[in-house]
Amino acid sequence: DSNVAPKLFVPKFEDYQKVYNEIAGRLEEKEDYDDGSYGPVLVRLAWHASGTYDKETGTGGSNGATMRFSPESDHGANAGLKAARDFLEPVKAKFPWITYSDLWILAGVCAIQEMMGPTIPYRAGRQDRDVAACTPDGRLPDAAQAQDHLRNIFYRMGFNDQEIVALCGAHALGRCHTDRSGYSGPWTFSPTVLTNDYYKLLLEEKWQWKKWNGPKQYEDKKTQTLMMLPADMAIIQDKKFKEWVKVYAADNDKFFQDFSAVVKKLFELGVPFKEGTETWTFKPVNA
Ligand code: CCH
Repeated sequence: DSNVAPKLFVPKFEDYQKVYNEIAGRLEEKEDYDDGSYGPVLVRLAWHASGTYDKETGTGGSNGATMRFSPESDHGANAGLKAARDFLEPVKAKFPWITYSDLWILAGVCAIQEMMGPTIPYRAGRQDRDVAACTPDGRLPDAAQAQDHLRNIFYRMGFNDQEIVALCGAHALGRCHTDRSGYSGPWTFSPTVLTNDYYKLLLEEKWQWKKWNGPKQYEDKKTQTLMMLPADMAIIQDKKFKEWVKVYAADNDKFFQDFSAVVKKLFELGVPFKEGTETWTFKPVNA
């Protein structure tokens, strides 16, 4: 009978694990990108999709994947994230049932786990929204600014000082690109492996202003190959932030525990999950 509705496909944990595995496989395969992995830029995509959240109005956050559209895709902070969105297009084509919103966050979870980071619990249920849901420019942090700005931006999302410092540990991963942010260089010597090195280097190295024509940034005195943004340096210039930098520099397990919790919170800001939505943990492929 042609009037019978087609059986609705309701994806389960196993289906999402397949998407996870597909992303992990592509991360392995495309090892000629940047420092050897799309992992860092996938993490940045998930963070910038989520970090637009405003707790007062309930707008922004990862529900919607509005960075697919101009003007949000053209916001200065999102420069270069097309590389991450394009990386995920073949995955979306292979698993058309997943929303972009769930896919981008799943990719962030996968990238963190595959780069030897902690398990990040995940819930599905984000819905894609149209261009009208794009957030205004200026909701993501400005790297040229310091602690007052960081507090303004992250308190607006609903985070506290400890959570801000834990989130910044993501800068153990990846690098700055002159053709994206204008800044240059990686924060650590192992930008495709998540460790607490970001905090250790902040405390242990001597940092000096880099002498160049680009935006004001720091370089390590010893090798002049690592970098810190003014916003990174703010978390050791501020007494309250610095206490947490010391905690995470001294204890990688503590960092992993807190990082996992705060990244889950970030990735779920403003998402209207249905009651009873299960929390899943994906099995790493290469870790
Ligand atoms: Fe970040 N980040 N980030 N960041 N970020 C940049 C790159 C990465 C700031 C500025 C920059 C977080 C917080 C902040 C990543 C994850 C997180 C760049 C270089 C700038 C500038 C972009 C480029 O040129 O390609 C500022 C300011 C803050 C304030 O706190 C948080 C939170 C996270 C995740 C939890 C990752 C990963 C990268 C590397 C991207 C890549 O392509 O290698």
